[in-house]
Amino acid sequence: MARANDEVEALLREYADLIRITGGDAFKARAYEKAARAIGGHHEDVFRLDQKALLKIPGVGRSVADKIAEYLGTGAVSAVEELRAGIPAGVREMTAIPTLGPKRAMTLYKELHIASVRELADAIEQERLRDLPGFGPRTEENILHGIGLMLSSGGRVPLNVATGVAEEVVAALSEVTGCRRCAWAGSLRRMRETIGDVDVLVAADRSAPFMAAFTRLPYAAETIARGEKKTSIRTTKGLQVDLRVVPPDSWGAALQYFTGSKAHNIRTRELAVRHGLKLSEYGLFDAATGELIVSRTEEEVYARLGLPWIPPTLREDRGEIQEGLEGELPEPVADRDIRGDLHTHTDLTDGLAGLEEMVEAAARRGYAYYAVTDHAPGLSMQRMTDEKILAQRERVRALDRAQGAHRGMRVLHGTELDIGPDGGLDWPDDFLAGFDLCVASIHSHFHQGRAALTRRLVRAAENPHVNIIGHPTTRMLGRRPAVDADFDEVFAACARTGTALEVNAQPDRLDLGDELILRARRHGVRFAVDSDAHSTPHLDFMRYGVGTAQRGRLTKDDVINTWPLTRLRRFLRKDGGTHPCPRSG
Ligand code: DGT
Ligand code: CA
Ligand code: CA
Ligand code: ZN
Repeated sequence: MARANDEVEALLREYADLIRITGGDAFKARAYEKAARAIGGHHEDVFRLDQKALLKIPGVGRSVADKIAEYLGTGAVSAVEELRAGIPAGVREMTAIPTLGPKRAMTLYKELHIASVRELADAIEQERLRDLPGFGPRTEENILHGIGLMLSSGGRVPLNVATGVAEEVVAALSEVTGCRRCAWAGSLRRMRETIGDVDVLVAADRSAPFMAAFTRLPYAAETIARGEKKTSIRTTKGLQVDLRVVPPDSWGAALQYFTGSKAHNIRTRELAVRHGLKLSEYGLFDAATGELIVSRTEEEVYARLGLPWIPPTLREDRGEIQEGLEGELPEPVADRDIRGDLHTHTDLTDGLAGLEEMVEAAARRGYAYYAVTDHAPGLSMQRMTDEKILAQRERVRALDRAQGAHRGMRVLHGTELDIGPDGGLDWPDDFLAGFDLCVASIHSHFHQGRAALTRRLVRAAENPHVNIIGHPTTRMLGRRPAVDADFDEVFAACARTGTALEVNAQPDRLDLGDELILRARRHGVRFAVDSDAHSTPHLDFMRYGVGTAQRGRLTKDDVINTWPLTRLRRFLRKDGGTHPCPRSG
């Protein structure tokens, strides 16, 4: 079938959906759907047919034929464009949820302002749908199932969602009698920024009890495949989880194999071949005799290949094999290296918890220091004023003096500035001088064009009081792309001025992401891994930021919030005490 026909089919189907969503004529919508099907299944390329021939296709009338001609001529259909413009893309995505349908999607948008699949899943979790007429607990369940089906067709989930599921599965299977080892592998262990499916491994002599327990988990909505070695389920939230049970003796080889990445595994297999060995998920074998050499632990497998154990976050075929062979593998920054969090909010702006509550929760994490950085007046909906922030500073100072009550943790007073359209900031320099540190971030005007956005970020970095550029690209995973700026120029400015770049740990941001971290690092920039917490549970997001920093090959020394407070304070003074040293790797 010609591709043109597929395009036209999709367009007409969308038009039919849009008519339904906007409360248009159901008869008309059905007619377009029928035409869409007919065109999709037609054997001749519709772009090569004249109007007379088009009208011979069953279900195709004059208005459909006109739209095909318009599409062929201009690449768009104005009637479709008009309807599209009135509805957020997220709502149109919701209409594709199999069990929901366009009409109810529109109801949810109008009544509860739900405008994306993600928001819908959250609303169901909070049981907000069941009070609407025509919705109930049962409908909520069905819609969740529908979301699952939709996600299964290519959707990836954020790190925290996958981690939550993986932790529950591993905890449950570890309780099953006969469990020798249980862990997650795959992209989640490598901490990729989004996860396709969760891969869980169990080491045990008998697999049946684990497969049974797995398919009976309360959140297992559906068993996709069930076998002796591998079983796959889909959770109520639509995430696929694969369970593989392996003999305890092949644990190391299996964990190495199923952690991936595929590209990394190709390299390790090549290396095995060069040693006259064969590497598979069952172990490392002598290629000639087939004799099993090692497979009990990952360390053994790597050692036999002449490699040190390689941290999973580095297993992406980005040079780690060569470095490992040469004894030059970087030692990535670890969770335990983090001494504090430098970008957090309270209920003075858009946070959920009060200052004392956030500080208390931070102290429980064992931090040596903690910065409170509520929004500045530039984000006008946050209603910040000079008086409010100065009053907060008094409270912060008092908390800091009472550090004994917080396990010796020091509390710093900062703010998150808003980088204006021209690179200007919320407060004049003399006011900014009163803060212990300033984060500066872009929150609007994302489409200014490359030159303007670059200038904006560079200007912010050049301000003598700006210490950290917050979520530098402003991307939202799956929702908003990175702004178009010349990041190499921004990175160079940050290195020159002693301004750190943030690795924002919010799982839907992870900004900078691994690839830009790798680029920024070559400029000799420093980084701050921050939770950007808006509530106490958000403080735990730090781990996703650390994982991302590891993937970007950052070491402890690259990350300012691993430093002792005295060294950090010197950096925050920004008085030229840093000497950027461009790096090659
Ligand atoms: P994902 O699930 O798309 O986020 O990414 P991964 O890396 O978790 O990929 P997945 O779940 O397909 O496979 C898990 C690991 O299994 C993968 O990282 C490497 C290993 N593996 C190696 N070769 C193969 C292969 O041929 N097929 C599959 N399915 N897995 C393989
Ligand atoms: Ca996976
Ligand atoms: Ca998988
Ligand atoms: Zn923030």
